[in-house]
Amino acid sequence: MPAQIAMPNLSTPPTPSTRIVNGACPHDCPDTCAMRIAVENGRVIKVQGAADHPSTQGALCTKVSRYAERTYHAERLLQPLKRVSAKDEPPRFEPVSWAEALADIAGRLTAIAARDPQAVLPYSYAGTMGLLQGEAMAARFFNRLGASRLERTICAAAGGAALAATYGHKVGMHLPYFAESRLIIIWGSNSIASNLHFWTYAMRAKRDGARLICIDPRKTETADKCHQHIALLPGTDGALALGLMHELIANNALDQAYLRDHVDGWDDAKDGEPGLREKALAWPPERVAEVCGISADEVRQLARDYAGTAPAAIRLNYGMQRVRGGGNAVRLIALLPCLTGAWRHRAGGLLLSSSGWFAPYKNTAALEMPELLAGPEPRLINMSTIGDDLLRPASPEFGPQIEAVIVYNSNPVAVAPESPQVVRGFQRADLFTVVLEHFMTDTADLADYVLPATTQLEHLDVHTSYGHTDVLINEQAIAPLGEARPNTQIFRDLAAACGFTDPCFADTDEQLARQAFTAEIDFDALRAQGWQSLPVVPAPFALGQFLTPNGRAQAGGADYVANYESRRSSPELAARYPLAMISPPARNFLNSSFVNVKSLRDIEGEPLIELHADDAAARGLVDGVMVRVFNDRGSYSCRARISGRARPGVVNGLGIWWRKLGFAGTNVNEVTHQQLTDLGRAPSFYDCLVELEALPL
Ligand SMILES: Nc1nc2c(c(=O)[nH]1)N[C@H]1C(S)=C(S)[C@@H](COP(=O)(O)OP(=O)(O)OC[C@H]3O[C@@H](n4cnc5c(=O)[nH]c(N)nc54)[C@H](O)[C@@H]3O)O[C@H]1N2
Ligand SMILES: Nc1nc2c(c(=O)[nH]1)N[C@H]1C(S)=C(S)[C@@H](COP(=O)(O)OP(=O)(O)OC[C@H]3O[C@@H](n4cnc5c(=O)[nH]c(N)nc54)[C@H](O)[C@@H]3O)O[C@H]1N2
Ligand SMILES: [Mo]
Repeated sequence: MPAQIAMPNLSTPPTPSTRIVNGACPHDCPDTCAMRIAVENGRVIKVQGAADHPSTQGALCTKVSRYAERTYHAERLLQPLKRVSAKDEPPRFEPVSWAEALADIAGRLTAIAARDPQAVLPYSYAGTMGLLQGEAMAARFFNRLGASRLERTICAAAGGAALAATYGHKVGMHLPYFAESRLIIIWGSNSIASNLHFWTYAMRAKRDGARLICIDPRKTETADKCHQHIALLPGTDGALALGLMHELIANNALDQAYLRDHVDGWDDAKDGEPGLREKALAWPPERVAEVCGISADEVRQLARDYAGTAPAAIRLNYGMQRVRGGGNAVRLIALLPCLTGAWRHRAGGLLLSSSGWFAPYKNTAALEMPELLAGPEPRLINMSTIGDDLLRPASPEFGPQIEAVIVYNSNPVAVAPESPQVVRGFQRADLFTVVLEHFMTDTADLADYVLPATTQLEHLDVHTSYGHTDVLINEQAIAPLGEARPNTQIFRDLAAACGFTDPCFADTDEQLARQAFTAEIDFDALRAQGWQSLPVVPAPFALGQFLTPNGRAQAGGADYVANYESRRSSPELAARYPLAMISPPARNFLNSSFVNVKSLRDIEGEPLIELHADDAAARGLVDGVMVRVFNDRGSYSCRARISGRARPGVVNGLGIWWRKLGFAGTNVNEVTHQQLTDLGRAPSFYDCLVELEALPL
């Protein structure tokens, strides 16, 4: 943001010429903040958190308080670009008109679709979480075309499937009541970095005497602020949960009435499989300690604290489910409050996601119009195996080779696992790739066409959340910059260029916004306030009433699943690659977004890997040396930081740098793999063995 622009404090009355617009943070984060956007003479001069929105409380994170810097960034894409270099050459593009780009893209897609529309693949995720700029007009377009469907698994599918199997939906505790908890277990979550507005409630509880325990292989900034940190090995959370169950049984700390009335699969064997109680009895603290790389006393004490404190709450986050057994681990942890009856209190229970609470109010079918599909149900392509799938030839099992990919709201070349394969796939000379973007990302570099998209300040949208239960509106604050167009408009234009005359392609963004929710969400009231809270039951499972078909929580089938890659499960691999690597988010980036915002990149510094002093000494590495992090899949160059944040045997490769802004054009996904989780077919980013060596100077 240019220095000459004055920054008013929006809590003081703005100047008469300042307009304040209701916005919503579009990013993939549980907080979904309400923003207040100050506009003067058609230019955004400041973005702030809405003071009246309960969870935002007037505060935005460092990243999003600089949202205007992103919008007015000197490298914003402001006109359509067409590739003029070969895919394996350094990228060169030239500007083209929208008319030319749309006609050419439509011609290519139509020709491919005439052979088999499933050869066209949409690829998108949560670059914006908005319901309109996400899967609304885009879904209509791809439904009408008959394109392959994308399984959107890259983030939360293991935990989502686990919650659905256990509670019936992606639902949990309500955010504000964490302030009343007496014990909060922050499990696989670096809340200060990735869920800041939850942290505010946890701090309130702490001030009132609550105990905070962090369970995370990395000693995060959140762990620093908790009373206790349990640094288990990655992918061993399910074993820890079983050990806690063992202790709850041994100490007679079960809420037998709750179990009897509201839980299936605890005592009862089914189809020859023992109930969960019997499985838990096989996990005494000593066994748990060995598998998890912690002490038996830590297991015993945690069980005593959990059973002995009421109300006890668990803030689980998606970090712990990015391993082979991530789904089962979430199931086991989600059953803990069913065993102790913690759900009886509104400040007890567990929160991983609140998104299921919106389901009755969302009108997804109206936005996406599945009825536009004329032919048979298209095949599913899993976004987490995009590397392999782009390289797969046609076959009876797979179907046609992928001939065209339309990417929006995602940067797969940086974020998808095993990037050497992903790059090879996108480099295919015969692949036609269109990328809708704000910036020239690693993925845009491999496109045939790059289409400039609007940012959140330049378009209308509506939002739900996965951390709270409020619906938000994001009004358009300013006109689109340059020739940028909203995703909705780009898909409208593509539909027209493809000759799709269905009236739904004429719906405006405001019409879409009015279709997005059922009548309970009054659009004009939402507009007036900027947000609207869903009616919620404070202690949703106090009387059972889970969202499963029979209203009972389901414990059947849950068990510990070991990693694909670990010293115990793959000793031969571990002999060559002895270090477990996790790659959690960096505080000042949002996945790969904001890596190109210089002020934020400067705070993060350089791509780095944290490692324990013992592991460094064993390899003769000194702090600050450049290293190669490698395995059979690839090699990632970064700087070694010897740090108390890393436990022995585990290295932390903070994510997710743009490859081209890192060293040697690599990032941490160079070494991750495409094997999927036990539930939900999600990636196992944090289930990854590597070795480190110093790079020659
Ligand atoms: N600043 C910032 N905020 C973000 C994001 C970001 O990139 N930057 N990403 C957003 C996205 S996409 C999401 S999905 C959400 C949630 O994203 P999450 O991935 O849940 O992110 P974190 O809260 O950082 O939690 C990950 C934590 O889990 C730990 N962890 C890794 N492996 C294990 C394990 O096996 N067991 C346990 N117990 N812990 C483990 C990591 O060390 C890390 O501290 O956050 C969102 N918020
Ligand atoms: N190694 C490792 N890899 C990971 C993770 C990890 O923890 N470790 N985390 C995983 C997780 S949790 C996730 S969610 C994925 C995230 O992966 P992605 O969803 O791909 O997220 P981003 O990297 O933020 O990329 C989003 C892109 O969308 C663009 N965008 C934003 N808004 C708009 C818009 O309105 N229109 C258009 N056309 N584009 C827009 C942004 O400019 C950005 O380039 O990454 C995963 N990858
Ligand atoms: Mo995510």
